[in-house]
Amino acid sequence: MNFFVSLRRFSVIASVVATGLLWVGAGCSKQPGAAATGAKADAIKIGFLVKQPEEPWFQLEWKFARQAAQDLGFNLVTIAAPDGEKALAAIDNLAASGAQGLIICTPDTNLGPAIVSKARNANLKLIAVDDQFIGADRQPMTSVHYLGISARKIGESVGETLAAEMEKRGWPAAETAVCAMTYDELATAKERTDGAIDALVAAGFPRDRVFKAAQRQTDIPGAMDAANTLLTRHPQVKYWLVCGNNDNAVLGAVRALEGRGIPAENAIAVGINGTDCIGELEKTKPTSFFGSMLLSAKIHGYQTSEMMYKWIKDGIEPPLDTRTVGVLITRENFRQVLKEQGIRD
Ligand code: FCA
Repeated sequence: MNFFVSLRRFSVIASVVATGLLWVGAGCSKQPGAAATGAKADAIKIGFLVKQPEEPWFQLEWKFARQAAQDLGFNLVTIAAPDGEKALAAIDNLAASGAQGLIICTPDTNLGPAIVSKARNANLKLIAVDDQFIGADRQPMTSVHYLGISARKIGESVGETLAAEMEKRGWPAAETAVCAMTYDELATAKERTDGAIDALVAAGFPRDRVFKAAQRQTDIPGAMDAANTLLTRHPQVKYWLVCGNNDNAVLGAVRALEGRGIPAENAIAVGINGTDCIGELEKTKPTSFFGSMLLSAKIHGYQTSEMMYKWIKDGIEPPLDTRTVGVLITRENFRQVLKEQGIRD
């Protein structure tokens, strides 16, 4: 395996799954936001639901899931569900269409218990991808199979990258501040930004110069709004370090900095995903977007699908908890790394 090797694997216990899966009717799978990649009509059917289909990250997860469907010969139903209501309705439809498995990045992690109960009633095997379910006790539902990133560690790498680049440029801490784009409602997002901030502080950056901009929406306009509010409050800061949940969070802040006339060379922004910032890195004139921690959309899309397929077909239960790592891409290396990862030709 390459450098995206999964880090932690818990419970590698393979259990024999009950055979004779219940087929809840053989209805048609056409539903709003759903698309099927076809194998034979009687093949295994797996749904892959994502919360933000407009994000390149999720489009790539689907692309790799489709590849798995083709390689292994199962039917894949891709489902776009930007809110809880759509997600729950889509699960009902998927189950009614005779699917046996669901891979899901839920639009709301608090729906965990409702999703688990629906899946159980319909005999749908379940893997949560990217965003781990939260139970009624507010804790992560560790009994649900999950594949996600090592969020804290990847966040720490963001912080270390920012600290190193700041040092390289010789910026005094007294003239520099951190703009941390936060979305604490989502555990993986909070771990990422907490990790970045803690690594900056560990590298000697003063904690009282770390400012948080809480996003209401996890897209570029949502991040831009939050960053604008923060920048208005701190007009005296000369240099900015930017971290956030993902590329879009950081890109929103970069656009806000530009809007306020901060020169590109006076800010260093590091994202996470590496898939949603390609256009930014390709711009001939560099912006303050310095780089991103590239995650493995292939593992999140292909491997989850393969795990699900083998679980349904052969009763091989996947590990309960699989974590993936990230690797820094910058303007210097992104073309090469994206090519190696099968993201760009
Ligand atoms: C979350 C984020 C995505 C991506 C994924 C791995 O779902 O919203 O952008 O980073 O985790």
